[in-house]
Amino acid sequence: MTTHHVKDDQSGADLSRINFPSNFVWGCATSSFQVEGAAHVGGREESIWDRFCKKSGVIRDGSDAQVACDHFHRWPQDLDLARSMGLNAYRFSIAWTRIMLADNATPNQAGLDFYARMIDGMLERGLQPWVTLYHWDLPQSLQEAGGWENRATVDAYVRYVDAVTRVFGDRVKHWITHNEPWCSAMHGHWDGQHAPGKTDLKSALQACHHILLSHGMAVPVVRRNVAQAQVGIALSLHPLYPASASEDDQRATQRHDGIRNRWFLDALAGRGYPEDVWQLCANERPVVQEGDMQNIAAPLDFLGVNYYFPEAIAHCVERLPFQAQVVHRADRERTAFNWEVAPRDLLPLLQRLQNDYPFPPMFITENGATYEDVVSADGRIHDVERRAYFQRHLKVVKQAIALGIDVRGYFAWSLMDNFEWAEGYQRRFGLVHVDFETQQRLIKDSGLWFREFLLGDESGISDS
Ligand code: IFM
Repeated sequence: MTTHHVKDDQSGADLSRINFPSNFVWGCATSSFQVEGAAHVGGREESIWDRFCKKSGVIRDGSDAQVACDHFHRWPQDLDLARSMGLNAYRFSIAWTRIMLADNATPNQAGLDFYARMIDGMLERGLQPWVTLYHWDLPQSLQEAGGWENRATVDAYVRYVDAVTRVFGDRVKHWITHNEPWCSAMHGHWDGQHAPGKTDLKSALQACHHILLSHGMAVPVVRRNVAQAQVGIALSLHPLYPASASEDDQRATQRHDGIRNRWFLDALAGRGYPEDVWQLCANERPVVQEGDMQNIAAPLDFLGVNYYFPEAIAHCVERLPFQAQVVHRADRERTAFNWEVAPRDLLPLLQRLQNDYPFPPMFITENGATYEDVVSADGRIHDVERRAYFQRHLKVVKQAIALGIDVRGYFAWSLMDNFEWAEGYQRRFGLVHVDFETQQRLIKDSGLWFREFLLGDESGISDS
């Protein structure tokens, strides 16, 4: 293949496909609820997000995901688009609500058939399927019995994972048990921004414990059902910095790191929950049974790192129990979501993971940005900021690999614009633009850049 150089217009550095290992995984990601739509097709059950969307005022644009990108019907075209950008992997999630009937015990053949067709479609196109088993769409029937706060949901999850891996274990090797347990637990139960919309730290920590436990209990089930399984979990991880040099802010940063990062990393690494956090949340601690922490620490084959932004932390007495608060740094470059753009901070994060933890290889399982996309007069979307965002982050991944950090793949979030949870359709993260009125797809310049970067002269496009 011809070596292809693309200028990183903000840092001036060149980025070339050839600088990455030849077996590097180049993917894009989506999740079932955000893209599939077809909410009442094939016996799909109601999920907590279907229910949450019905509450007034919780979704910024008042929308829902009944149709979303209609990926349920349009996946052949969507997979063609992914392939046309030179990608070799597609990370998607299976909707638990399509797989288990309302009794949460009987597999739904129509749901299994749907994913069988889509997985076969990936393999036909040379896209390695990466399945996320849980990306936040819990069956509403389980929520009515207490959801993730109820330990019985762990058993239900394991039954669901067993059903899915038995059927697809012959075709899918890469399995991600959970996407961003922080979000499902904390946004779902502590700040209430996500389904099921609770606002209680004790509930959040209990839900979080059960989510992590369900991960650990599922790992051996995946291994049992899948020959040469590669099992991991995708965590949202954040580099954290004190808002000032004061000792108070430094200590607050440590505490925030405890709940934001170490709570997950330490537990998965077999160190138990961090002692400092455990002491701070004396009134909100989860019930942990004998053997749970060993189960959570089931050996992994890879760690999925979802990286979006760092946080600056200040001491704040009112915000109990951690007395830490995220501070807005006005001088920082930001996406339209107001998230800081900080590619360089990915490096210390990866170094920390490699140096401080005994984790296996890492994959960047999500990275991406939302900007105000405009269809130009020439019919294209010149999303130069998003393109630069990807280039700058990939440059850091390249540096990390050169420093000996074991990163083996990168998944752009997202294949296409989709339902961005509490933000509705206002936040566009896609490499592909979706017109939600017509369902028309259009590859943005960032996607064309991937095509050129990955396929070089084979792409048939000229420089934009
Ligand atoms: O859209 C989400 C995704 O579902 C989980 N990770 C972050 C993305 C952007 O907010």
